[in-house]
Amino acid sequence: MTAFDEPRFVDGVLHSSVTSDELLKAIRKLDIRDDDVIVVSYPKAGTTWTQEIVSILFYGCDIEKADEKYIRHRFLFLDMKKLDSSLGPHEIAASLPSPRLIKTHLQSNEMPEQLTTTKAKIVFIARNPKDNAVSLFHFSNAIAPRDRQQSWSDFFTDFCEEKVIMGGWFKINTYWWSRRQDKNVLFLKYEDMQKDLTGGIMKISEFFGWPIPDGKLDEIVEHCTFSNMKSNPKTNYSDSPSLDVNSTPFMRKGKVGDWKNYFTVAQNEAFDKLYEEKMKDTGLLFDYEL
Ligand code: PPS
Repeated sequence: MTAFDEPRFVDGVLHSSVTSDELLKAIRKLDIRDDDVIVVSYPKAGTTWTQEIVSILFYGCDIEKADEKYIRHRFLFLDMKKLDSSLGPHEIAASLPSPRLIKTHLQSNEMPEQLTTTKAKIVFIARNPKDNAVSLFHFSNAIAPRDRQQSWSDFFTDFCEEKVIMGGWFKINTYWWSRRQDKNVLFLKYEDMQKDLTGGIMKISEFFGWPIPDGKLDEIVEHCTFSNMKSNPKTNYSDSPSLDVNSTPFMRKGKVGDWKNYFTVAQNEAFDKLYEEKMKDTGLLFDYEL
């Protein structure tokens, strides 16, 4: 069985079969510590990119130190039990020394309740929903068993209806956008990082209060480019047992605008209408091409 056999809906969110209702309840009750460092995102929004930057800064801009561990092991992934572990992520989290690095895609109704009141710093990385959908489409098929592979057209429908794994793009992005002015929340956009990676890294540095020593910034920028992260075994998920990175690379294209190769004209019009309906009151806008 893979983690993505027989997914099912729990409180409106599609979850892998290894994520039991009990586990989700236990995650809700997890104690968050003030010095936790938390990266939150919708899947495929640029999480790994953000994690790489956050962890390098966390380790005092020591790139070698940060990259001692695979990115998969550097942050605790809160959302599901590892297939090879008897412990749930909440149990592992409770046993970790502070400060902890945590990654989650959980929706606001299922993340630890204390994330609503904590002083812990939270970085939310958002990506325009069209590219986010295309990236998730490839990833979902890469991890799904053969009989659950979807066509783009079917995936697009499910994405619009918020019926894909880990739930709705609209829901999680609306929630964290509404918290963007909280002192402990940094809301970043993938497209802004593409336009100005140096600026993105500096924002993260300032947010956490982790200075970048003179001369180090350019080195970090270079290390975190798409091509360097793609060839870096510590960040490209080539160590992941559930992903065949030769057929579908985790670092796939790393572009803004790839959605144009997938969305039909009709799908694009329908999506723009849906976005307007769901997001018109939020003011959250994205770049769809650079
Ligand atoms: S996951 O599984 O949710 O953690 O995936 P996530 O890391 O959020 O998203 C993977 C996509 O991010 C792209 N990526 C990057 N783009 C630009 N620059 C850098 N450095 C970078 N690192 C990762 C990655 O290629 C996936 O996007 P697509 O569009 O599929 O290529």
